[in-house]
Amino acid sequence: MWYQCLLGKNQIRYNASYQRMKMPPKTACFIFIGLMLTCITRSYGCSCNVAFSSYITEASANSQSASMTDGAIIKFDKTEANEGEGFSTSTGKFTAPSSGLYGFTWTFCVDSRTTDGGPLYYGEYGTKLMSGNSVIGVLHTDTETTKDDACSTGFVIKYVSEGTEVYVKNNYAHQGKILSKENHTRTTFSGWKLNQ
Ligand SMILES: [Ca+2]
Repeated sequence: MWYQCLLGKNQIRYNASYQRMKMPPKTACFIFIGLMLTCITRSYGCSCNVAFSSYITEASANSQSASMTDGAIIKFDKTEANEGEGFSTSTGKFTAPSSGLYGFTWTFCVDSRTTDGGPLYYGEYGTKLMSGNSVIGVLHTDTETTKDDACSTGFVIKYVSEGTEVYVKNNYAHQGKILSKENHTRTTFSGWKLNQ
């Protein structure tokens, strides 16, 4: 049967064995091809869609701002999409379920209504995009004028190996608050695999 499927022959003999299975030969052919694809997929990793879209809730933005230390991993605690389940809202990390070229983007916003004391101490954060232990993107977001929020966006295309963690980290000392409100301005982190 297998060579008849591969050769694409339309006329597969409806022989005694198919009759015993009570199955038309075309159905048997589709089942066979399905089983083959399942085997290939399991041997070479998941070929399903991989994409995530996440953001920080206001409560999390406030608590992370209050407890931020240099080099801390930024946690994005809500997702709009998480196809392939590669993203974790508890760690803030995306773990690549399969090797390939990926696109990543993050938009980081800072608050202009809260200072850490001085007139220039409104929101200011450096962030970097990490792939494992390597820096693959860097942003600086800063506002020094009240009621003038600031956002920065980074975008990176990078080959990522299966199992590698990609995440956003605080880059250095910071001031003020992260700005992320569900109905106002969201600080986001998203990624997807090219050539799904
Ligand atoms: Ca500032």
